[in-house]
Amino acid sequence: MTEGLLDVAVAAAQAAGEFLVASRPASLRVATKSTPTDVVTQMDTAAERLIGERLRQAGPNDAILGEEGQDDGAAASSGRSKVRWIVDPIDGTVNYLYALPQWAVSIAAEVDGVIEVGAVLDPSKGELFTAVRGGGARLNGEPIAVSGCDELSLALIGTGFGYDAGRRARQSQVLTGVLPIVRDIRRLGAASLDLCALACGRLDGYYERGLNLWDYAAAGLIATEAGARVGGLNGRPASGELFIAATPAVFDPLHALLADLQADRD
Ligand code: LIP
Repeated sequence: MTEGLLDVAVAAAQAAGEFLVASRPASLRVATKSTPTDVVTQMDTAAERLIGERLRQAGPNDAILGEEGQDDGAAASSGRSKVRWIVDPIDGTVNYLYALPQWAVSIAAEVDGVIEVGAVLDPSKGELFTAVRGGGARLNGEPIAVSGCDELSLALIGTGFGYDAGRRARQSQVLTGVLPIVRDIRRLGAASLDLCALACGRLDGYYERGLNLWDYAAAGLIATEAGARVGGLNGRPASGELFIAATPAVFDPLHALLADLQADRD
């Protein structure tokens, strides 16, 4: 079943990726969400609609949770299907708006509440990251794995920031505590691609507070299947409260540092 779900996710992501590149207008219509810098364009909503159509063709009784508003959870709650699709049509929306090549289409399939399949497509680089639970992680079909980094002081760490000014001020305080301890920081602008970078050894760790499920549902599985440890603070699951992912040897020291810095607090 899961291989079939992966095929559906990949096909939908590729269709959306082609649309987002080929049909990108010279000027985008921009609306805002939680703050004036939390943007959504007509391409986000159009891509989510396109993905939803593909997913419903494949599984008419599946539920869909999408960043831009699709949330027919009733299908799943009605028991007609065990599958819920979790969709971010453009992760890295600000990068897409500015034509910066660091955005992705992210699609995960949850079965009975467990993420079983993930696909993250980076159309700018022609890179497709995939994973099936228990089946490893792949980049363009080839197996991938996290780096062998075992020293926090030598770890290249990805992170990101929220849209709310107050949270950003707090996140800058946490960043001040992390920056001198690690090799360096990368703020690339799309959580799904940060986690896929970890999965293939381009980062050694990642943390962020304030993510939504659609940001990390697919890429969290990809990173896990590539050998990363993924979690929240003090044994809690990775979530919007705090998402931590790293090579096995870097996870505990990174976790301890973030706990000391109270990175789960605004
Ligand atoms: C983005 C995340 C990123 C975060 C950005 C933004 P969006 O998601 O992927 O990690 O730092 O602030 O939330 O809004 O582009 O889907």
